[in-house]
Amino acid sequence: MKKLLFMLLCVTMSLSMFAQQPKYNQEWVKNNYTRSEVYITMRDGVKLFTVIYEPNDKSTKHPILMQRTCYGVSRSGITSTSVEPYVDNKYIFVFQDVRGKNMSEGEFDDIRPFIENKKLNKKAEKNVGQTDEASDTYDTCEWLVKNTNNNGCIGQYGISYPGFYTTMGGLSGHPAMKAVSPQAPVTDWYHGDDVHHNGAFMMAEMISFQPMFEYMMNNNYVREAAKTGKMPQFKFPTLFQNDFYSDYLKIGTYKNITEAYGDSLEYLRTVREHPNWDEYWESHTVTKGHVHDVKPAVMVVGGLFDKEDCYGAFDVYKSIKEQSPATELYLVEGPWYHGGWARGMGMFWNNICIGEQATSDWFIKNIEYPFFAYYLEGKGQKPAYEARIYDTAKRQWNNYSQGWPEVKAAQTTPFYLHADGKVSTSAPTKGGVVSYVSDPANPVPYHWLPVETSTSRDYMIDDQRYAAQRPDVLTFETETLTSPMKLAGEIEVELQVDLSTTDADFIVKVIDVYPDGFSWYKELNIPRPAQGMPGAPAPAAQAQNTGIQVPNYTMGGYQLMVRGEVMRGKFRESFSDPKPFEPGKTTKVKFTMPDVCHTFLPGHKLMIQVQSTWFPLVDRNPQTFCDIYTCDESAYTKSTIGIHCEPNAASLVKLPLVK
Ligand code: PG9
Repeated sequence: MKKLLFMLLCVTMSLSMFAQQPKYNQEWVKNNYTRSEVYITMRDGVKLFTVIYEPNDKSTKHPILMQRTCYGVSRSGITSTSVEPYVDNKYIFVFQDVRGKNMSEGEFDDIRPFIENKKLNKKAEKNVGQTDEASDTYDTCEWLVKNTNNNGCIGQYGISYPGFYTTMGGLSGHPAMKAVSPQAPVTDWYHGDDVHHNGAFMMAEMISFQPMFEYMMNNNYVREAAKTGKMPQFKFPTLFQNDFYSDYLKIGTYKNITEAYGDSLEYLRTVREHPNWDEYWESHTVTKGHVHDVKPAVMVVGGLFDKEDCYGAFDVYKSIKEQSPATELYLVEGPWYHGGWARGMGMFWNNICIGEQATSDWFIKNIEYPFFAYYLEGKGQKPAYEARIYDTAKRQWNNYSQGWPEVKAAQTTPFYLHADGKVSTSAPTKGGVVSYVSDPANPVPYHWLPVETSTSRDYMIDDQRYAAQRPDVLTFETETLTSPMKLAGEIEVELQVDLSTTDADFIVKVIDVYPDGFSWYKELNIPRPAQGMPGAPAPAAQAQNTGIQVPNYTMGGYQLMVRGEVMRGKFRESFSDPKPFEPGKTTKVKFTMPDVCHTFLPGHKLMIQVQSTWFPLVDRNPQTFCDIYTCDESAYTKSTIGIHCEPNAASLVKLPLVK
């Protein structure tokens, strides 16, 4: 059987390798499509720059597939393999710069709030202040329906920030908008997406992103450059000389970073002015009560190992399910990094095999295109299941007709941390506290050193053995499993801690420990290349003309991070009302981590790691209760932290165990 599977695998791989070559090139597009650039006027008079590709075949009416983005559309094209099925079926493609970005007019607002009950006045000037991304989408749809050779059906999709604009497209209310697919949608920048996770600032991500985003995408500069041929020159400070861990450690505080940029980065000012959850964040988070009456069908897509908006995909799905029960709603979660489902992921990602039914090719052809084909062309069937969630260990799809999660939060199973380094479902019967010293001058790296990129997407699946060796990282693990243990839902953490200081962060990781001697050659029954010392890790090589590039890494004992999350301790009672810790007092810290779908297989172990720094992914907590965005280096201090594993003060992780 394994041999047959392997042969099937090779055939699939060689086909998909072949399918990676683009079917349509620029020449073909030029001969079969007409590209136009138009400015579409919104209800308040602001004009949005829009690129349209229309099939030259006018014998039939065509569906429209639209993307709205803050990243620039002037160079958009339709030769990527990810749009092949749509070109095959003569879709009209629309790419639009959102208000305030790149070639469009108007003022930009980051994740612009949704305005309930907008009034439409006949006079444009009366609509000023009455527009949002939903109304801009409505006005764009209205123009497209009247000015293109369309079949009256519009779909919208997009990844990340474009995913946010797609969620807003679902709220446009335009009758032609039949289906939207928000993919890794930016959604909640305070609790779980991009900017903060549970109130902790995701420093490396934001500092690497913001300067580019605020200058290079600024519509005043881009529109000016379109006339003059060059962008205004900006002198960005040279903050990074070596690796990002040592560079950020050298820079030190948030204040130093903002000052290095002359406090010119608007979003860093916004983050500083709103350190706690407040009306600003509430109004800029569309899932807080605004995703009701969603008329189009919605297929939310997310990556279970997405470092940026893993939270947002689950949040949009769960919020629409609750607030808009009549919506035809679907969720697809695969073993992907941010956008990986549309960006050429193959069977392996770094050291991990994600399987042949999770490649980008497979997703576009078997999931995404059939969704739009049904709703925009009336072709095929509705998606057969409300939720399709990939088991990231068994490498197979779970299909849920009743939706996700399989295990509701209320049915999760407590796994207790024990002072002897064990974790089990039995509560501790005797006392025990395990301590570590968290030193902001020597923070736990989020990736082994040197940290070559500000935020490597691979950290989400990287081997955690580098961290396990540190004295300021606690590890707890089960016995070796003798039967499969499937987790399918959200994870909740409850720590009982004591600190010697007045604040700290807590990072918890749920880890799948691979068996000793594990090898992908054995696992996938791939003939091992002859060369290499017997017993040594096989050299990275094309395993005998299968097209499968097996990673060259010692997988025996690999500690795969299935999920990791940070919680800023001062927000343990409330994100809007931070509280200091009382030194020495045992205190509960509770928080949630985005959903997982992972079966811990026999021979594996489940490990929990606990630490208080994750650098430079997360800014360092000074570990004294203060305003982190304005404090200086003197606020940073070591903290001795105790994790209580006692009958009356138990620390545990509530796991969505499928019984
Ligand atoms: N999620 C990405 C991002 C947005 C804003 C800040 C940082 C990252 C993205 O849109 O690609």
